[in-house]
Amino acid sequence: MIRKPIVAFMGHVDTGKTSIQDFIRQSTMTEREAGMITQHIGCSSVPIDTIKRICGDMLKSLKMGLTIPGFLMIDSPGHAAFTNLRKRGGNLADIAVVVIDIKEGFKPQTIEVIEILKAYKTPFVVAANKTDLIPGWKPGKGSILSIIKEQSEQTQQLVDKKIYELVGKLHEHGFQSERFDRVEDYTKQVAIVPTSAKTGEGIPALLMVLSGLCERFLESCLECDICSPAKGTVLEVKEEKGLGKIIDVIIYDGCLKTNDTIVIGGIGEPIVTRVKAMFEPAPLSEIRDKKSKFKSVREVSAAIGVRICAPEIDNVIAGMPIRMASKETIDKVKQEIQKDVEEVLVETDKDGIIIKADTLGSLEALMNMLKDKSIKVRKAMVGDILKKDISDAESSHEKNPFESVILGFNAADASGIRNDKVKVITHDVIYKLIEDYEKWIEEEKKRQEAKELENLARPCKIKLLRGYVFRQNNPAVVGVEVMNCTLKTGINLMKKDGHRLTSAKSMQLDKENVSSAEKGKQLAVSLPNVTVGRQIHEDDILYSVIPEKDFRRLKELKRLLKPEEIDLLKEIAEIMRKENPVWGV
Ligand SMILES: Nc1nc2c(ncn2[C@@H]2O[C@H](COP(=O)(O)OP(=O)(O)OP(=O)(O)O)[C@@H](O)[C@H]2O)c(=O)[nH]1
Ligand SMILES: [Mg+2]
Repeated sequence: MIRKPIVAFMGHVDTGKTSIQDFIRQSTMTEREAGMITQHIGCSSVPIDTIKRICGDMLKSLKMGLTIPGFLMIDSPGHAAFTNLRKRGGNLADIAVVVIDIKEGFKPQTIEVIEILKAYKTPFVVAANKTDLIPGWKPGKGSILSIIKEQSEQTQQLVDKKIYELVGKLHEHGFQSERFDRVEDYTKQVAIVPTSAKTGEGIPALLMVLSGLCERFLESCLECDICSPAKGTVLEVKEEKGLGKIIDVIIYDGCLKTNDTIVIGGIGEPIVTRVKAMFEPAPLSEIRDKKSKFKSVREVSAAIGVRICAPEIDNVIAGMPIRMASKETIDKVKQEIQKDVEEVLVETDKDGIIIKADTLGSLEALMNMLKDKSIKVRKAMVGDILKKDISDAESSHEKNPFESVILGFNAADASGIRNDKVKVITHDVIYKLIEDYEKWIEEEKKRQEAKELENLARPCKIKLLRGYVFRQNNPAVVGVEVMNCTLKTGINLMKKDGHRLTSAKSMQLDKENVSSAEKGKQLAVSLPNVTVGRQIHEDDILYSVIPEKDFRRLKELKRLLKPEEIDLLKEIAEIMRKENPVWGV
């Protein structure tokens, strides 16, 4: 027995995700959404007959019979704020439809969903929607390919141009793609189907490509023993008039009956309860649509969206796994479910950063994305950022300041503490959060290198001016000119033979005490442990002494040095290498 594949519609806000599903369902969900945007995950089941009716003869081109019993469509919000729900949609899906407004092309949440799908390794098809808005577009009948052929030369070129822009963008994100009829290998190329939710053009082709992909490539993962214990994910927890707390759940495997014992993942320990009642939305109706007709059912089987009424579900978090268990299996199921949860909720003493997110699904997505970037995580938890997280992060500071970091994804900083040793970064768009973290690391590295550079001996060349000996010794005070780079107090000085003589103890420029003087400046410098006329003389040239280890580090930080500093370092190295040919190598 093959279950219904779960098809998630994902993409940037207002691209037409809900509208395409409305066309398939012949419903008007889009018009009834608050603020005209989707703010929840929805799901509706599409029977195979509906798919066959919409596709008509087109299915013949698949050259195979369909064994899937239909689709379970999942709608997800495109608005930037709902990253967590897109994550959950992406996680649940067997396959996704990334909906893009063909005129607008790639947008921030298009990139976000593609990255999510990449992280979950979920295959996807692109619906290049709103083709009817392409200038000059004339709606037609028949297949989308024949409709495109009927357009003017100019409009056809525009369609092609827009599709190739998408091909280019997908390539930037690591995907090969083509218009669906030009795809040679569906395992290697993403199919792009031009569609219009307004006229319905291209939607038969979209359903045909989806059905073909599910049939050919997902068969093994869709196979399920229809009466195995149910496995699912909580979509939403809410209060429903007359029913009290209910959970909307997607069952992706097995079957569930009323009175069955269910185990739901919890923070700390699993929640064990019993199915009191179940309600199934009618085929082609949305689980979240208030107008949907729900039918009380005693049994459901995957894949299906179902509303469950059960006691003691107040603490359930959206995104948690849910499983049916029997008396015999309950301990095992509890253990397995908690292991699933703990795989995401990491708490170790090992290296890495701390991450927090609002739901399990978003935490998992963040973990996956960080893993892809080889960023280590030592603690991952659901919830806002608390005092304890700050002190945990602080403890990594000494060992690795780049890891005393907390990333909050859809999680607010509720610690009320500011700690200079802990960097807290929060964002509600996952890839922006990671970008911000990477940017911070980059800047922090630069800051640290700049600080380190401050503490390294730097090259400098000075000349003792004739006629400006203010004091012979104890210490000698002489007038000098900075010939190259910057002279700083404290720097040790040597002659051209490489022997260290003295240091620039204090300096006066125009009668003011200064700690540094740039090239070209003439100033008075006090030089201890030397006597003018003995170790040093007027017109002498002195160089700064660079310890070998400082020299090596300066070589590593070369990109932060000025060209004149690099040249002078070479000159100093030559002096040092007269005595030790491998100095600083
Ligand atoms: N002309 C035209 N308008 C469309 C098409 N698809 C959707 N629209 C319109 O675009 C607007 C947004 O459509 P929705 O279906 O709500 O978009 P969505 O992607 O579900 O939006 P969110 O769920 O909020 O991210 C609505 O006004 C639709 O009527 C299309 O193919 N052609
Ligand atoms: Mg929508």
